[in-house]
Amino acid sequence: MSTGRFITLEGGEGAGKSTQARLLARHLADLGLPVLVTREPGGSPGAEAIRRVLLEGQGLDPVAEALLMFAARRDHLAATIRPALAAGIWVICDRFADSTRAYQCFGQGVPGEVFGRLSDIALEGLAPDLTLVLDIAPDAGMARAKARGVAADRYERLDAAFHARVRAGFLAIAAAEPARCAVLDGAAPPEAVFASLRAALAQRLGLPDAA
Ligand code: T5A
Repeated sequence: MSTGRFITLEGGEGAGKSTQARLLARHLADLGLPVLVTREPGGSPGAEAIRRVLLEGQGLDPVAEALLMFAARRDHLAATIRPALAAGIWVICDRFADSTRAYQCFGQGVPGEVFGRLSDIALEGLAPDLTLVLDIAPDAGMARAKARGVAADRYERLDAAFHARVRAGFLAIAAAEPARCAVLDGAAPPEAVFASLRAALAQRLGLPDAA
């Protein structure tokens, strides 16, 4: 049995990652592929417990926050992602390590060297086969997130300059790793975003554009 492929969705608040993760899961299932959709921080019982500390708690020292993100990620990999990939399942993950780089490093000033060391420990070389970065102006993404009527989490309450740094961070990551990352226009209607996502999938992973 071949191992599954690992696809991550990244972007700022309200960029449409969860919406596209659902559409992508259906598309892969229509192609006859086994699929698992998961998310970060979270995706395993231990990581979901850490998520509550991160999203509901008080602000933390930024490096402490990065450590917790990677602690959650390590557990998520061990309990959920690696077993699924080994079983030949395609894993779609709503946020992964690029979010730590964008939010904690670009957004909150954690040094890239710290990120590198934590990545080495937690990921042991595992990287997504494809990362889809949904790019949208932070105010447009925030407006979408607010329109859902759910109370804002700790990150959504941070100021516009923080969210601008996060957006620039995702674009810088994608520019530095063009073979892994595709940037999609997240401001387009959902069907148009999904068409560009399918095109990236076809181009990068050789999947048919339609089932
Ligand atoms: N974080 C996370 C870090 O700081 N470091 C890390 O390492 C990690 C992993 C997670 C928070 O943690 C931070 C980042 C985050 O702040 P979360 O609750 O998981 O928080 O929230 P998000 O991942 O930000 O998810 P959101 O639900 O806010 O945004 P999505 O998933 O990008 O957007 P989605 O699909 O839920 O859509 C939002 C709304 O917009 C509509 C949807 O219907 C929905 O109502 N929509 C569109 N409307 C118009 N056009 C489109 N193309 C649309 N797509 C979706």
